[in-house]
Amino acid sequence: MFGWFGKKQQKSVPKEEDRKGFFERLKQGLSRTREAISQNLDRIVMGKKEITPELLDELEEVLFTADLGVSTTMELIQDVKERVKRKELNDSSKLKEALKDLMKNILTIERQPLELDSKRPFVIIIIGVNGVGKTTTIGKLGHHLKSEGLNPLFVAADTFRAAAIEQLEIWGERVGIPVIKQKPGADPSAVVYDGLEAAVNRGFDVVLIDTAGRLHTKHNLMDELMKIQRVASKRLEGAPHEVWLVLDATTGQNAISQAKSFKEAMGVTGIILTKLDGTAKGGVVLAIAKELQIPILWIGVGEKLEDLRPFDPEEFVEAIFD
Ligand SMILES: Nc1nc2c(ncn2[C@@H]2O[C@H](COP(=O)(O)OP(=O)(O)OP(=O)(O)O)[C@@H](O)[C@H]2O)c(=O)[nH]1
Ligand SMILES: [Mg+2]
Repeated sequence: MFGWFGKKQQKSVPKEEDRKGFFERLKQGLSRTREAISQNLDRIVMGKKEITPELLDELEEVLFTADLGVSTTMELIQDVKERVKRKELNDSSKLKEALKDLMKNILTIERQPLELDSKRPFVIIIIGVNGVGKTTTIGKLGHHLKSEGLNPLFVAADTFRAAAIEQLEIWGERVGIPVIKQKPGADPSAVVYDGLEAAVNRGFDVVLIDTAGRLHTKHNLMDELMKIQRVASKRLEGAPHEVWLVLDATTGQNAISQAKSFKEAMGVTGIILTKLDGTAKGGVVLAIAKELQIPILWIGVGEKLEDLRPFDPEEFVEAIFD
């Protein structure tokens, strides 16, 4: 369950059968990552009882190939070695459980509940490079928010790419959420100002701001995002309350360098990792958590409305090893 509110006000709790259905979909979405990690692990331990240095070398390769990145792979291997040395881990059949345990630790990053109740309208700006899935994710988030009984508003601050505004409007119609927009080419921060004005005056709970895909290496574009941030806080103190960075899992380690640049410029508060369904590089989730120490909030495992899921470390690790 995603923590939109403080603990006491948490609204819906999913039914057991919904939870099971979600888990099956997550597993299906992550099937290529599961093949890359879990099935390869089974293959290398088959017929070997002892955890030998050779086996650990093979394990290192499996993890590295699944895009865990050098430092995360090294940390995991080091932890496994220490457990072997302390004789806590001596049988290769227990390797999987040990890895699951270590991975859950890496993925668990503490974060504060969002407390939507006390900050209204709650403003979230969605950023990321071209084509990672920002607009699609906003559509799905809007759908999720409505199903939680909230009243969201979309703001079309991507005035740069042709047809970007229409794309958000189509999502708005589909999920029944109004869109604040101006003409293509308008100043994005002016659109955001209008959006916040409308949200305050018309009593919306949550504002989701769509921004242009931009190359993180282009400083003028990064400047534009920072200007949006400044203008938002002028209209509404404390806004934006959250800055969520969308990363495309299929880009593997590239996602990490993108995240580092955005983190420096914008102070990213959460990560949304999309397209985990199409890739064997799902291990990048671990690299992101370890190297950036920014919580992963949502994962996209398909193109349907329900395919954006709150990220749960326990569930994620079980899904790639199940
Ligand atoms: N398979 C899959 N496709 C996704 C997912 N999320 C987004 N997509 C697809 O990715 C493509 C790009 O999505 P957009 O939402 O337009 O990306 P964007 O970041 O807004 O792109 P720009 O506005 O051009 O920067 C679309 O075809 C989406 O359907 C996901 O979780 N899984
Ligand atoms: Mg877009």
